Amino acid sequence: MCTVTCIASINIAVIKYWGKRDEVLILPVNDSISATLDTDHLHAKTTVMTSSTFKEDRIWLNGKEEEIKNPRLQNCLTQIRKRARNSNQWKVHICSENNFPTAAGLASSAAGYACLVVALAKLYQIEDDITSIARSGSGSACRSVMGGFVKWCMGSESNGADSIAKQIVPASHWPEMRILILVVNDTKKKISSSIGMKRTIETSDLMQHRIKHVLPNRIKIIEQAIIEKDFKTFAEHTIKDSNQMHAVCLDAYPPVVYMNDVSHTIINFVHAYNEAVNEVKVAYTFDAGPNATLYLLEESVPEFMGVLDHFFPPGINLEQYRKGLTF
Ligand code: 2P0
Repeated sequence: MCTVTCIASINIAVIKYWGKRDEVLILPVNDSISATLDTDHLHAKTTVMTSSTFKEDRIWLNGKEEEIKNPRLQNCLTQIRKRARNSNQWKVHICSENNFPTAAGLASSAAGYACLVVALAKLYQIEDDITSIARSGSGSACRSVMGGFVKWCMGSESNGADSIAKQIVPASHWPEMRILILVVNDTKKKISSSIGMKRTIETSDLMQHRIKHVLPNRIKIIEQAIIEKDFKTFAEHTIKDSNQMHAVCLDAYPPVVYMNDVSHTIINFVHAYNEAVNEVKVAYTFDAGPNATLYLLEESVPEFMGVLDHFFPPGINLEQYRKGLTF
């Protein structure tokens, strides 16, 4: 019997991965950049075990047995076994738990697949790059294999060998950076990211503009802003990229809508706050759901939290705030 347990955290993209050029290999149409949260908070914890007595591969998610034949899971297992240094052919049992809601647009699959692949790689003693294996489970999972700010390079090879994630800087490079997640709604999202991406790439005219004319430059600018710890530039491009991802979603036919009135109220609130303090102190970003993630520096947290608590008192469901707020 051999057992390995790992923890991996969710990552929050500042340059969004939105659209695949190959749905089977999970190859994106653009580079993306994210920060991986530290492991104290929203994470997946996975234990993998092998034993000569196990008769088949099995998986339990949050205590419930799930289908091991899930193709994405099989992709990961097959690639891990191909690359294994040891000749362990025993069956594997996998137990994974999230300490946050699954599929609520909080990147649960990213943390889950990253954790699974890191744990399996340890079990099978794989030492080379494993981000491409995590990618084949869920695209954004490749970014959760590492901490700090991470770039997923889309790559150009048709087999996806160069579609891998690389760390831009470790978390220690910008220790003042803080992330606040405003949970607007933690129920399962209506349109999965995969379906939303597919519809956008197939039907949105604006998407081509984003890929060809916006992102190449934006990626360079935000990478430099991260290296130079230039919060203003970082925040402006984070906000613009979130808004552009949701704009191309709205340009899909039928439109793909993830944000709700509360999300828009939060957007207005953040812009009003930045204008009131005459500085870009807070950036927002939204994934495939209505929940907001805010990036801000530690020095801004007490004041911003005070104002936030005033307009969105703790303990009250944000969904109740459907009416516009004035600042
Ligand atoms: C991101 N999202 O960059 C973007 C922004 C959601 C919005 O990556 O189909 O669950 O498994 O590759 O990784 C969510 O997409 O999609 C995602 P698949 P995934 O974080």
